[in-house]
Amino acid sequence: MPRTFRFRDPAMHDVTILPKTSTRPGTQRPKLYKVILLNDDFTPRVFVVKVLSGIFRMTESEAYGVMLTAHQRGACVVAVYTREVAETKVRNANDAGRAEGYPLAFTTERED
Ligand code: TYC
Repeated sequence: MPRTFRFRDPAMHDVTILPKTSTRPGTQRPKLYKVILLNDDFTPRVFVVKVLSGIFRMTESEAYGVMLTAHQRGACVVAVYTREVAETKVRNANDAGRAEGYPLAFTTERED
C-alpha cells in the first residue's frame, strides 16, 4: 500500500500527498521468487563460484561471498527474479552441476 506523505513546502505550507484511491488492473508488480543456493559436501568451491558468476551475473568476489555463506550456514539467497527467470536460472545452474557429476542444488521460493 502506498504511504501518505506530509511535509512543509518552501513557502511554509503544510502539504499532504494521499495515495491513489484506486489502482488500475494490469499495473500490478509481478510476484518475485528467491533463488536459494544449498550447501553440499562434494561440489568444489571454485565450481560453485564459477556457476554463480556465470549464471547469476555476479563478480567473482560477490560469488565467493554467496558460496561461503551457503557453505557456513547451509543455504544462501542468491538473488530475486520473476518466476520464469528464477526457474530458468535454477534449471541451468543445476544442470551445470549435474553435467560435472556434482550434487550442486539451487531451489526457488516465493517471496512473501
Ligand atoms: N561445501 C562445499 C565444499 O566444502 C562447497 C560448497 C559451498 C558447495 C556452497 C555447495 O552451495 C555450496 N567443497
